[in-house]
Amino acid sequence: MQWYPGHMKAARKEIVKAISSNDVVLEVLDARMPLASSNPTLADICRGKPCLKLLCKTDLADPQVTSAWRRHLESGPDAPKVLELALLKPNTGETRTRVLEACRALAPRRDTRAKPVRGLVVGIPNVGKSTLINVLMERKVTRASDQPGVTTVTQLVTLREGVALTDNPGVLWPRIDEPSLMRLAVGGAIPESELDYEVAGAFFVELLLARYPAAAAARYGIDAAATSPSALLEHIGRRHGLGPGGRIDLQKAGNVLIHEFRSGKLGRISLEVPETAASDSTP
Ligand SMILES: Nc1nc2c(ncn2[C@@H]2O[C@H](COP(=O)(O)OP(=O)(O)OP(=O)(O)O)[C@@H](O)[C@H]2O)c(=O)[nH]1
Ligand SMILES: [Mg+2]
Repeated sequence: MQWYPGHMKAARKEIVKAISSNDVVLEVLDARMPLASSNPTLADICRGKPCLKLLCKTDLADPQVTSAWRRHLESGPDAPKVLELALLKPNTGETRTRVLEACRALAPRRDTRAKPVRGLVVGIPNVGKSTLINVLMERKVTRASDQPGVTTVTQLVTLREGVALTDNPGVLWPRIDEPSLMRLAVGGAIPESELDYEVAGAFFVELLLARYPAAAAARYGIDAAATSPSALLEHIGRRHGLGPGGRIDLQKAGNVLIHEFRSGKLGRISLEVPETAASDSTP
């Protein structure tokens, strides 16, 4: 994967520069893949700073798996505070309060009118950093959209409580391992232009049949126990029209499947479980 645009490199440098003048790090993770979406280079930069880990997109993730991830992360090194968030809910007031309280609790000595808490919002692309900023600001102050790499420059905002937060561009890291790369591709952290939908689709269809056979059966009208991953991908390809010469277009099938997953049409699905952190075997 060659995608490492200039703004990402610049953003990483900005975070290195800004870390000492901030009090807390708000690390935004994708609840469907908390391990794949945690950038080890950001962890290195932010080590030692009080950190709030925010599992976003919980409305799309398997709720039991998300709870297991929260417990797993909270019992990890430095025992960070972890919050589960669904940022697109109609009423985000309660979410705002929870994030703000957790953030201020991490920097009690700073939390005064003269010295308000300063926080860096960091994470990989497309996890919800800018959406979080908009929720905390209670209005749209920055562009958020379902494409990775939307934010290309840092933006400082000040909440009405005085807390000052910086929205940062999403940052990936070099030499991402293959299983993480697949999850990042399926989850939407890598742009369409870099994606081979046939490969990503083959990865996801295997995970779907192994972990969520009932969801596959309900959505595609198949007998999940008797259907192989390749047969399901071909089935989806056939349903969405054959390509030239009557061939099944597996790129298109993978594309359809992955977009159905991302939009929640397959139900609430997680791409990795905490045991993945120990074994990193997939699916
Ligand atoms: N379903 C769901 N979608 C979310 C949630 N949070 C953010 N999104 C969506 O995820 C997409 C990406 O959100 P952004 O806020 O632009 O993500 P970002 O981390 O700022 O991305 P970059 O600027 O590219 O690094 C948008 O389509 C949001 O609407 C959530 O909790 N649930
Ligand atoms: Mg953004």
